[in-house]
Amino acid sequence: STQYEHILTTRPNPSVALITLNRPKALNALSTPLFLELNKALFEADADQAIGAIVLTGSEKAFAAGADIKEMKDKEFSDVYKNNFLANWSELSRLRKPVIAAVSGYALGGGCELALMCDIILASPTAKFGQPEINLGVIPGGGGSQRLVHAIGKSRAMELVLTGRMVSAQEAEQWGMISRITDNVVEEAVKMATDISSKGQIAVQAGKEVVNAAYELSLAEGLRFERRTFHGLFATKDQKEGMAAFAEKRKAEFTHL
Ligand code: CO8
Repeated sequence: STQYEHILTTRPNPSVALITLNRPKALNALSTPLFLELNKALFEADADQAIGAIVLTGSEKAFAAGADIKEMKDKEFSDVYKNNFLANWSELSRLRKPVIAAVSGYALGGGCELALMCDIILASPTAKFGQPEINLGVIPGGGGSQRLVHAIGKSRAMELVLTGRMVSAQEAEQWGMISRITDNVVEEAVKMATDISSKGQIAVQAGKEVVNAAYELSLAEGLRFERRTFHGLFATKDQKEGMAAFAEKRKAEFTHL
C-alpha cells in the first residue's frame, strides 16, 4: 500500500479502511500536504469494491487540533483568495461510502469541522470539540458554522463560534452532535463500519444520499427524493435477496447488485 507521511492507512478487515491522522507532535494539525494524502487515501477506499465503510481517526490526545496555525499565520488575502485556500479540504464530503469519525482528545477548528464532514461521529470520553478560530481573529472556514447549525441548532452553534469554548464529549452527546460516547472508540467504529459493510452496498449508498439530501432540500422535495430512491431499490438484486431471506427465515447474502 502507499506510504504516506502525514497519515497511516490500514485494513482492520477486508471490508473496512482505517485512516489515522498522524502528525502526533503537532496534535494532528491539518495542512494542505496532509489533505492531499488524506484525499488520495479516501478516494482510493471509496473506489475499492471490497470496502464498505471508512473509519477516520487521530491519536489518543487529538483527533486534530485544527488547521496548522504556523503554516497559516503569514498568509495574505491575495494568496488565500487566488489559491482558494481550503477548497480541497472538504473532499471527504463528496465520498459515496459512509465515513465514521472515531474522535479522542481535541477536535478543534478544522478538526471539529472534519469530524462534522463525516457521516457518523463516535467519541471517547476524552473528546473535546470546539471552534476556537475566534481567538485567532478569524471564523470557521471548513463548514463548521453551517454544519453545526444543522447538528446542534443556532444558539449552541453561535455560542461555540463566538466564544470558542470547548465542549466535552458528554455535552456533545447531550446536544446530539455525536452518536455516542464509547471506550475503545476506534474498535467500536471499526465494528460499526464492518456491520455497515455487511449490508447491501447500493442501499447503504442510497441511505447516505437521502439523509444528506435533508441538508439541501425542502421537506416536500426531500420526501419525494426519498420515495423515488426507495422505488429505485426495487430494481436491485439485493432487494429481492433481502426480502426473500426474511420470508425464508435465513440470513441475507447481499451481492451488491
Ligand atoms: N496548528 C499548529 N500547531 C499546533 C496546533 C495547530 N492548530 N495545535 C497544536 N499545535 C502544536 C503546538 O504548537 C505544539 O507544538 P510545539 O511542541 O512545537 O510547541 C504541539 O502541537 C503541542 O501543543 P500544545 O503544547 O499547545 O499542547 P497543550 O496540551 O498545551 O494544548 C491545545 C492543546 C489546547 C489543543 C492547544 O494546542 C491549542 O489551543 N491548539 C490550537 C487550537 C486552535 O486554535 N485550532 C484552530 C485552528 S484554526 C482552524 O482550524 C481553521 C479551520 C480551517 C478549515 C479546515 C477545514 C477542514
